Amino acid sequence: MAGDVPYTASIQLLEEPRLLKLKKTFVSKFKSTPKFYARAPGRVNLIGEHIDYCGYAVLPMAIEQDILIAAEPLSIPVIHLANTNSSYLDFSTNANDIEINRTKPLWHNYFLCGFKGIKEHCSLDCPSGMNCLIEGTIPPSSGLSSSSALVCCAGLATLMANGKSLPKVELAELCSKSERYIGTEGGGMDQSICFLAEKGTAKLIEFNPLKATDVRLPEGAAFVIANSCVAMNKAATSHFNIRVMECRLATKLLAKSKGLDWKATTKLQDVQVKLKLSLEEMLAVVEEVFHPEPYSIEEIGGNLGISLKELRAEILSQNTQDVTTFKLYQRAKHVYSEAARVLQFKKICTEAPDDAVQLLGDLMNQSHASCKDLYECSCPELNQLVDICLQFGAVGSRLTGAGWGGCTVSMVPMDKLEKFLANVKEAYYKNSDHMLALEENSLFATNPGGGAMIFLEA
Ligand code: ADP
Ligand code: NG1
Repeated sequence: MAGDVPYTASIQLLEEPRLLKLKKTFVSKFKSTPKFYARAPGRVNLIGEHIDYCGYAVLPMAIEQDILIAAEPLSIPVIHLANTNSSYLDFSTNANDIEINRTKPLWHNYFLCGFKGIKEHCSLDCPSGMNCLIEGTIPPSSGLSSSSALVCCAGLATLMANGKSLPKVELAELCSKSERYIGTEGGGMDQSICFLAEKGTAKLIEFNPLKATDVRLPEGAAFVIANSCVAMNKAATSHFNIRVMECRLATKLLAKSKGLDWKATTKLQDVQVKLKLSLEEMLAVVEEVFHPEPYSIEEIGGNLGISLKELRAEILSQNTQDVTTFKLYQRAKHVYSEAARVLQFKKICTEAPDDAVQLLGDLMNQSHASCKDLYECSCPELNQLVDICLQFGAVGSRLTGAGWGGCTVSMVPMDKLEKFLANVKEAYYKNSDHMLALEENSLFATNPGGGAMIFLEA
C-alpha cells in the first residue's frame, strides 16, 4: 500500500555529510556498501510523566538527536552489528535464533528487540540477515529516549530489509510492545512520538487507540534541555518497573474497592473509564480509598484475597519479585493529577491566551513537584538543576523522561534565552571538569523535529 511508506525518501548522500561519513565507515567495516539508511529521533516530553503506561495521554516532541543505521540486507540469516562508538562492541547472531538478555541489557539487545518485533509481527519465517552500522547522538540513559530510538530504528531497518511496509501507527505500537522484551514495562510514548512526530509541532499522544494530535507551542518561548549528567539505565535497575507495579497494584485495589472486576482492570485509566468519573473525582476516590502509609505486600494480597505467590506470579514483573512495600496513595495521586495537567497544557496551547507562557510554566512546575514528592522519581542533581533554571529566568522547569537522573526541560522566554544558557552553564556545569566537558551536548534549546525515516541513495 502506497500510504504505508510515507517515511521513505531519496537523497543525495553528498548533501548529507553525516550519511556519507557513515557510508565510508560501513564500507571499511563490512567491505560492501549500505543499501539504505534508517533514522529514528529521540524525544523530550514536555509534560505527562509516568502516565503513558497508565493509559493517559502525554505531550512530547521529537528532538534533532537520533539513532542512525546504515544497513545492507544479506542472503544468509546472520545479523552483524557494529557501532561508531567503540564502547558498544561488535555483535553477531543467527537471525533465526534471537535471544534477548534481560539481566545484562547490553546495547545490541535493544536492536534485537526491534528485530524480533518485526519478525514476529510480520510472521517472517526466514528473516533476511543484515549488516548494520549504528551511530547515535542521543545521550544514553538521560530521559531522551535513546533506547526506544534504537529499538524503533532497528524495527524500521528490519522492515525495510525484508521488503515489507506498515502504517506508522502499527509500527509504533509494535515497537512499544517489543521494547518490553528487554524487561522494562514502559508505555508507548517514546516509540509513538518516534514514528508520529512531525517537524515544527509537539504532539498530544493518546493511547487505545493510538492517536497523535498537533500541539502548537507558544512562539515567545524556547524549550531548553539540560542534562544533569547523572545516568540511569531503566533496564539495569528496578526503579522504573517498581513504579509501573505500584500503579498496577493501585489499579487493582481501587477497582476492588469500587466493586469492579479487578482482575480485568489493568490500568489506572481503566478505573476512571469504568467508574465514569472525571480526573478530579478520581483524586477524591484516591483520598477515600488509600492510606498514605506504604502498603505491605501482605496487606495488598489480603485486600485482593489472593496468596502472595499468586500476587507475585500474576501481577509483579520479574525484577520486582522481591519488593515488599508499595506506595499506592502517592503514585495514584500523581497519575490522576498529571493526566489532568496534560489536558490543561494542550488546552492553553490551543486557546493561546495572553498569559499562555506563564500558565504553561506553572503546569510544568507543578509536574516537577509531583514527580519529586509524590512519584519520587527525581534526584538531588535534577532538583538542583530545576532550581538553577528557574533562578535564571525559566518560567517552568521539570525533569523529563523516566527520571532518577537524566535531563530537565525548561520553558524560557525568547528574550532571556542567551543569558539563561550562559548563567546555567556557569551555575551547574562549571562545578566540575567532568560536567564542563559534557556541557556542549548537555545544554541546548530544541525545536520539534520530524519522525523516523528511511533514506535511499538517489
Ligand atoms: P533512555 O532513557 O535514553 O532510553 P535507557 O537507560 O533506557 O535510556 O537505555 C540506554 C541504553 O540504550 C544504553 O545503555 C545502550 O545500551 C542503548 N543505546 C543508547 N544509545 C545507543 C547508541 N548510540 N548505540 C548503541 N546503543 C545505544
Ligand atoms: P525514558 O525517558 O526513555 O526512560 C520511560 C518510558 C516511557 C515513559 C517515561 C516516563 C520506556 C521505553 N520508556 O522513558 O514509556 O513511561 O519513562 O514518562 O519504557
